[in-house]
Amino acid sequence: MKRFALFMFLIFLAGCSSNSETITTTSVTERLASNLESPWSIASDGTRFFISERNGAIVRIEEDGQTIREEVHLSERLSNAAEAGLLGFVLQDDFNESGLAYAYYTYDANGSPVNRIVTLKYADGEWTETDILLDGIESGRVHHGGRLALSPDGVLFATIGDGAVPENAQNPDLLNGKIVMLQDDGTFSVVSMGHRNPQGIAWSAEGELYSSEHGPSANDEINKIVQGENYGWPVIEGNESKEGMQRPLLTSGSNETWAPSGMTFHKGLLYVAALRGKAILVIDPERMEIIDKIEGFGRIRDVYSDGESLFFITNNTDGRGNPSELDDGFFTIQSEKMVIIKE
Ligand SMILES: [Ca+2]
Repeated sequence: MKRFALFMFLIFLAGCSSNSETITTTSVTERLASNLESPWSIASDGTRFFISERNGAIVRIEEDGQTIREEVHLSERLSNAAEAGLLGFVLQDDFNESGLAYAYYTYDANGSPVNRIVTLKYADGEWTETDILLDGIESGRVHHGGRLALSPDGVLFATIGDGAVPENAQNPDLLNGKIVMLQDDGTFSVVSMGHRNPQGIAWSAEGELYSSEHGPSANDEINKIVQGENYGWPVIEGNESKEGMQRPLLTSGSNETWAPSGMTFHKGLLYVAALRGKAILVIDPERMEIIDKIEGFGRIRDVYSDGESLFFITNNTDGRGNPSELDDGFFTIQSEKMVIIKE
């Protein structure tokens, strides 16, 4: 059942054109689903939502609010390592005809976690692995990366963590600590290197690519990703600089931790899910400043925009949060922008 208007809050946007007018956005948050288990990624076919869960299920949420947990048949058992499991999940552009999706998951080989990217076929309410697109990315105790996203022209991108071996992010022969993209010939090419544990990726309306990543201790980053560039880890972090390496557009600094995960552009602003930060960071991309935080839901794992509304999932049930009876939840936020003219 849908629960309406659980939370209302006001966002006051700065930078108004005159002192006598205030642009006010009133937002209403509505709960669309409850009792998700360590949800990781939000996908939609335009009418239904599909949410991946780390323990290897996909939850389908119908327009009428009906929630169905669906089986996923993978060719390997999921790893039990921390942060591992069924992670990134995105529907292919032609999903409504093909029933095909991409997934990123972690399994164990010889006792160690390994990441792979596969295609899943959807039929009769179940998902079955059909092809392995990328395999053998040895990971570590933590830092598996795992976000998948389609670029505006439909190309698959993936974020891969350093597997808790920092120097691997600088090793051009390994895919650890890289952002990669699927090419026409079926192989993956490296887009950028020097990432620690990137878990968010999004394109602006102008087609610029942004990514979020977890810093070592604070120093979380939002980067603008340019093909072929090196984003520094572990040589530099936060606002440190070195020739030939890119500094982040925005960092949490050395005293604050966001633990950023999924991200999306929505109505010109950049929204970033924050785990430890227990918020959705609302960032003005022109000034690269946090202009608001949406809080009160605990840890946030992913955000999604359909162009009209913003959607998000919490992440309070994976052992690192304080889950309520209804956690984890799937929510939508509707915004109404008003201009208030003061006398
Ligand atoms: Ca960096």
